[in-house]
Amino acid sequence: MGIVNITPDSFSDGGRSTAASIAHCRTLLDEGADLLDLGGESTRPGSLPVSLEEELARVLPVLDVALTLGCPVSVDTNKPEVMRAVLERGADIINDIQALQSPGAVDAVASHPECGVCLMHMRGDPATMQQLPHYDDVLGEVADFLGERMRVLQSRGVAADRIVLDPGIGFGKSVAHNVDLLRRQRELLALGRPLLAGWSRKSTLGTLTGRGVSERQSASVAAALAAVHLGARIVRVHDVAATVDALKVWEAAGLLHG
Ligand code: HH2
Repeated sequence: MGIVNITPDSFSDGGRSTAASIAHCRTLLDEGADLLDLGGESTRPGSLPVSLEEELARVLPVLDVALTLGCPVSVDTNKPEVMRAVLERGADIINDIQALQSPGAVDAVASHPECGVCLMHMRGDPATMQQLPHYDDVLGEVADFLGERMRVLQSRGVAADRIVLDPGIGFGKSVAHNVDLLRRQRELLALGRPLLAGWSRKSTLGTLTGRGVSERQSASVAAALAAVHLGARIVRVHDVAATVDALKVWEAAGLLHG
């Protein structure tokens, strides 16, 4: 999953215009992305929400072109109004870091007969989530949350086979929590749904390597490989070419579905 941030303030790659974002969609597909994830609101720690109008103005013009490029398109949003607007235009997947907890979000997805949805775990919200997050058992608490959200969606008519689950790396978690979620990631497969993992350029990789955000490509590729090895079916990445190359070698070595 190639990341297309259409924001001025994303933590590693903000600042692209509409035209540059469209060009970026094409580049990521040329590099081997299987699907695109468009986002019009940064969710980095400390980020502030954007208005509905602003988010729509950022996302819709890029979405309209992305939908002509022949790949599934996901939209990263927590606003039900944005969900409805993008689904009407043909978006394939809603990727919600709040796991459809905003009022009206489940209905927006349920009223669409086919779209996929990614439910992500987050503790708190982006403005406050890194203020000393505490868990007794991070894997268990993330699994319980994702299982409960999946039950809510199913009770509202969203079939389980439309759902992908994501532990939410860096969202209300310390470095130790994120590492624990990676090491024990396979345990989340017990929930019975494909896993998506988003490690790309995140600060835990900076802590592990001592690298600044622009120098985390190798660490991001390694994290993506580890996540795939430990059961993830989708990796959400900025550096598509490097990740695809690494996965090709991984596959040749017989490790891809190990
Ligand atoms: N991470 C980010 C945003 N959306 N969605 C899912 N499902 N999983 C993730 O790990 C995830 C996500 C944050 O990364 P990025 O989009 O690069 O940054 P920003 O939020 O600053 O735009």
